Amino acid sequence: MFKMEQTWRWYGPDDPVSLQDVKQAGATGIVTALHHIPHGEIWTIEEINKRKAEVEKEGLKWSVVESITVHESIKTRTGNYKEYIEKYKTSVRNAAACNIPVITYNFMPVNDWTRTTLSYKMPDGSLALYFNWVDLAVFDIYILKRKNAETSYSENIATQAEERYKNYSKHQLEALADVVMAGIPGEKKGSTKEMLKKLELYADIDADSLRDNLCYFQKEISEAAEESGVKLAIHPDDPPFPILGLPRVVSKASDFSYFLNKVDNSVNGVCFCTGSLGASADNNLPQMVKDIGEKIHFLHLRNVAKDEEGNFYEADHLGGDNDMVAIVKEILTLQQEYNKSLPFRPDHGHQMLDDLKKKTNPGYSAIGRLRGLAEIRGLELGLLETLKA
Ligand code: DNO
Ligand code: MN
Repeated sequence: MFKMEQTWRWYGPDDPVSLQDVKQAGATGIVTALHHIPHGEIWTIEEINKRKAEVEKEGLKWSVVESITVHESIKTRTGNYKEYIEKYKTSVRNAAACNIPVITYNFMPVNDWTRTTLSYKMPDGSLALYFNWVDLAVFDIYILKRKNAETSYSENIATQAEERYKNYSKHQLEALADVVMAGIPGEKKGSTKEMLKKLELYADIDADSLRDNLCYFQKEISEAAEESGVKLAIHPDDPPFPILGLPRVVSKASDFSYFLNKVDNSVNGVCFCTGSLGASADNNLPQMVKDIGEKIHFLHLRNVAKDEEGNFYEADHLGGDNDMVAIVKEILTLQQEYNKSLPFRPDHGHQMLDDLKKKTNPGYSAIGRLRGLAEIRGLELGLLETLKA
């Protein structure tokens, strides 16, 4: 029976969670990126091998690259985009030359994942990441002051945002802005002015043109990946719906079938992130696992709990709205069908126990993810028994 490969995201030598900690959590694979290389620039074989040696010295394996970030000019297909695509292809070939089997990336305009609070208190005292529409509207309308922002929210949300804005202290507003603009961990924080400038780049780009830009990019990099022998895994939009007036094209089943058909190359695949996809009630996750099938190259397993307004927090891995039993069962069935093991990582976890006293990367503290990994490992063992029968 094929088991999933247990992996762990590690931010490199500066990560407060060490490789020894990772081993104690029971993971065997590492998911990492060269965060010191500037956005858009080439990952050299030398730099990749240096990181690889650090990982292997601890008896671990570099299983997945997450992420080689995609430059804004590629997403907008403007300026030096051709040059950036060539650089990206070189990084892809170099990662392949170093025998790393999978590369993850995303195609979210401007920001990576977006939340409005990084310390939403759970009833047990642990802290979770949280997304709230009213807070996003407060940021958008009153802090960012984006043109036409008011009209992009329902009247109900806009009214609540006006009220909340009046009640928030200066400190609360600053904290909110920091969280929404945090972008990819490891990147320096931007100002609202910079963010408005970035949003402006998308003024004439609707979902259809962003989709075209994505397929153009995928066609280019898939060829490089296929020749050099590495798989690509696109991470879904998080959250999986448009925010801040930006288009989104990696959010739902029809998005996946579009680009997987259009760029029909076996290396062109998906990082199936249950936490991201599960934040939309429209996504049927076990069905999506079946439909995407062998094009799933990597898994992020975590959970979310939504309310009627579409706000959500990151729940315990086996709690929340995602039916993890059904999802993992589909994944295991898929693995037996295609005779392979997919790498998964517990994605985010709650900040809990001793980690509450520590400075951690949001979502990436040790103990919460250790708990998630252990729970999923147990779930897998149980399900494999039922599949054998
Ligand atoms: C959120 C995280 C993301 C992810 C990148 C992949 O769920 O997993 O930060 O790593 O979007 O490119
Ligand atoms: Mn994810």
